[in-house]
This record gives sequence, C-alpha cells and structure tokens, in this order.
Amino acid sequence: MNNEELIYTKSKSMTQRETHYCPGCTHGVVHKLIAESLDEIGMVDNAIVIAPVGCAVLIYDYLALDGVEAAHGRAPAVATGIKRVHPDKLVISYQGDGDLLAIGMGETIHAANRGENITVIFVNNAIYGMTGGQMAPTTMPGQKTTTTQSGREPDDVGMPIRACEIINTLDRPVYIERVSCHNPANINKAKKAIKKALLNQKEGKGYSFVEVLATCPTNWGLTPKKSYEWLESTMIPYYPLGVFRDKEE
Ligand SMILES: Cc1ncc(C[n+]2csc(CCOP(=O)(O)OP(=O)(O)O)c2C)c(N)n1
Ligand code: SF4
Ligand SMILES: [Mg+2]
Repeated sequence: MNNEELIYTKSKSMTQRETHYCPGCTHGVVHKLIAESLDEIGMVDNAIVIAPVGCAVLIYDYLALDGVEAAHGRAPAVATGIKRVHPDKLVISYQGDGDLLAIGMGETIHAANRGENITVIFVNNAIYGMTGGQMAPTTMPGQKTTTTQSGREPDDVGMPIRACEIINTLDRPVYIERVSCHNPANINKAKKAIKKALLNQKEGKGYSFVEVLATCPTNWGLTPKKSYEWLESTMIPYYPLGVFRDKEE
C-alpha cells in the first residue's frame, strides 16, 4: 500500500465543520456512513436530510445536503410530505430513540405502515442524550438514568421497545436491519446496511429502516472504550443484530 492510499479523503457529502459530539459518541460515525453511501450511489446533490430533535439536531451542519428540521418526533411525517412532492429526491429521516420511539412513535409506525419510499436511520443509544440523560423507551433494565436513578425498573415502566421487531409486523416495509457501531467490523456492516437502504429508495423499492446501536458515553457515565464494551455486552443480547426483512431475498 503506498502513502496515497493511506490518505483519508473526506466524503463529498460532508462539510468541513468540526464535530461538536462528545468523545466516543457514534452519531458522527453514522453521519459519515450516510455521506459515504450517498457519494457511492451518486446522490450527493440530490438528497434531503430531515434532522431530529436530539443531539443530531445539527446533522445539517455536517452533511452538505439540503435539510429540514422537524419538530420532535415528526421527522417521518415531514419526510413523507417532502418525498411525495419531490419523488426524485432521496429523503432521509435521521432519528434518535427518544425522537423515534417516544414522542414520535405514531409517526414512525404510520410512515412504515404506509410504506413511504423513504429511508429511516434510527440511532439507538438507549437514552435521551441531548437533554441530559433521561430514560428512553430503549433504556436497558437496570440502566441508571437521571429519571431512573436506581436503574430502569420494568415492573414500573415496562421492558425496552424493540423497533425492528415492531416494524417487522407491518406489511409494507421492504428492508429492516439492525446494526451496530461499536467496532470497525460492525461499522463496515452498518455502512452496507445504510447504503442498501438508500439504494432501495433510489430504485423506488419503498420504505427501509436501519437501526444502529450507538453510544452515549457522556450520559452513560462511561469512558468511550467502556461504552463500546457495554453496548456489546448489554445491548446486543437484547437487541439482536441482523436483517429482519429484505424483500429482495
Ligand atoms: C415537543 C418537545 N418535547 C420535548 C423536547 C425536549 N427534548 C429535546 S431532545 C429530547 C430527547 C432526545 O433523545 P433522543 O431522541 O434519544 O436523541 P439523542 O440526543 O439521544 O441522540 C427531548 C425530550 C422537545 N425539544 N420538544
Ligand atoms: S450527549 Fe451523548 S448522544 Fe449527545 S453528543 Fe454526547 S455522547 Fe453523543
Ligand atoms: Mg437517544
């Protein structure tokens, strides 16, 4: 390998903005995977990202795309409207677990049930990151958050919600996969899934949903390294990775 091959070239779909994310946060990794995928499928100038309310609210600062900010949880509804008016554009709904599964549960289910030709990227970090670490629908049993200071108690608040499994009960979605971002091998798999979900939309196939297991070291109270280990040991056994549906197969 010569030196030129070792030089990292930033994706055309990314701006030069320096990150504001905390050390070890995987939002930036997911942004990069979306950007690289858009480059590779030739949609750099033809994509619109719907930003969530949550730590990724500033995604449009990092992706050199047109973008719209949706009210908390409403991204799939906004994506639906934009896609129906601009069917030639690639529309990406990027959402956290509080956004997608708490306040936005209704919008999530109905967009999936209608089979909108959009791509939903769901970043599940098991907590409300932006607002200081409250319990999310995906917070693990026993996990301490600012609103579950002794740990999530399923007898009080139920078990964590598995998004892929719920969406997989609906007829219309064409592609549903859960991936993770805790190490390079899994980041490569996440890239494949995100690219496929975007390509499905480009080819007019319909609704694709990719859940990415992600970290929030700051609100988990862990170092970046420990947060990757916690994701692997605690989240993956409850949120199994893999393809839930691929209508091509
Ligand atoms: C209508 C409304 N309710 C509540 C809030 C406060 N709020 C901002 S971000 C957020 C949760 C974010 O958590 P998540 O979607 O998991 O994103 P993360 O920051 O973890 O990536 C909440 C409740 C809001 N902005 N608007
Ligand atoms: S608070 Fe959590 S989700 Fe937000 S930027 Fe920091 S590590 Fe990432
Ligand atoms: Mg979250």
